[in-house]
Amino acid sequence: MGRVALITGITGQDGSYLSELLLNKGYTVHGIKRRSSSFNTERIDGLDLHPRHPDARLFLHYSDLADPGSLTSLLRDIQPDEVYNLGAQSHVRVSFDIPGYTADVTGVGAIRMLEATRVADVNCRFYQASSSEMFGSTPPPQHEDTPFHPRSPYACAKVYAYWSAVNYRESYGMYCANGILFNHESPRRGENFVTRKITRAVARIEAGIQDKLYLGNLDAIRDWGYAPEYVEAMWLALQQDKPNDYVVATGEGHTVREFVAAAFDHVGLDWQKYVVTDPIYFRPAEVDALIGDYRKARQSLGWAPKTLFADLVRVMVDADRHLLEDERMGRLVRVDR
Ligand code: NAP
Ligand code: G4F
Repeated sequence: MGRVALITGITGQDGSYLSELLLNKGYTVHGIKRRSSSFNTERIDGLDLHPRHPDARLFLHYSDLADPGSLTSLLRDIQPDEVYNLGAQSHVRVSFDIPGYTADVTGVGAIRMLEATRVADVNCRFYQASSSEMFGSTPPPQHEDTPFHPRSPYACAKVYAYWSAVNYRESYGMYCANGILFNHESPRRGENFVTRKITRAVARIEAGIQDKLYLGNLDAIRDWGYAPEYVEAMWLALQQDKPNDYVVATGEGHTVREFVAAAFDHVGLDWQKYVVTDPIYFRPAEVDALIGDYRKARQSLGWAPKTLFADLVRVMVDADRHLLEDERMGRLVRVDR
């Protein structure tokens, strides 16, 4: 029998890459999707067969991190070997607008999943999607023992979720691992995160259908890696003899300005002619610099990043150029499931 995984946040960037990874390893994958009035499964539409198809190994279930009853029922029914809690209101700027909701879904949602796993008496390993945002204003390089100083409702919620996973490990002996992942990006990144906002705009400006790109703080430093490589670290974190917590990063820091310049430069344009600073995108409190020290992940998991800054920018700009071309030619098809 192959192994069984349950993923919350399966419709997000990481959930889609993790599903592909696990399916390729022979897992049966179950995912939680939220009820939405519009399509929200676009990133995984290529992966699932009809649930009655004899070869189907990816199954989607309606549930929500705000709904503990459905989480417990699903865990009882599915009996997964591995649970990946990736679901979250994951946008830092938006968390200042909806702090209570972010605390509930991103923070309390994690303990709902942990408690549902415990009361359903499922013998499984649990991955919690923790974040470098937890380090907040503590200066880089940041590693597993660096003190947290969260700077947003999102980061506060992630600190709560992180400690909840540690607490369930210590209290109940559950196999709970935190991946403290630094920013990771891809052509599937949500369009209102800064990298994708930039690469989408570069493609549109090059094509002559957008004039300006409005951005906030260009001085922030982030450690940007490539999402498909980061989901491998998630899986590796659950394959160790003992549960532990790991920083996953590239170890390189770049400013938002450097990302902008590299993206425009890739298509032969001067960014300064197009980028306008708009304070609407400033945050009440900013995280100035995140640069991860991933030595523990390298030593314990044998994980290291392969795609670094210049290649990441190139991959994302080129993907958005192709996507724009497909959109303009009407080549994109949405599937109703
Ligand atoms: P993402 O693209 O924003 O995906 C978030 C996922 O959570 C989506 O599937 C979303 O569903 C789901 N979700 C939102 N609210 C939910 C709720 N109430 N109940 C159940 N599911 C809900 O995020 P990502 O970039 O893949 O990141 C995955 C996880 O890693 C998140 O927890 C994020 O906070 C964390 N993280 C990300 C990074 C990064 O750089 N990407 C770094 C560190 C940590 P819909 O599709 O319906 O919205
Ligand atoms: O792309 P961002 O919105 O990502 P942020 O805030 O670093 O959070 C992401 O990474 C975290 C890991 O460290 C995750 F936990 C979290 O879920 C999310 O995936 O912003 C990056 C930087 C910030 O300093 C922001 O102020 O870019 C700056 N920025 C400048 N202009 C902008 C913009 N960010 C956004 N989203 N939009 C702008 O127009």
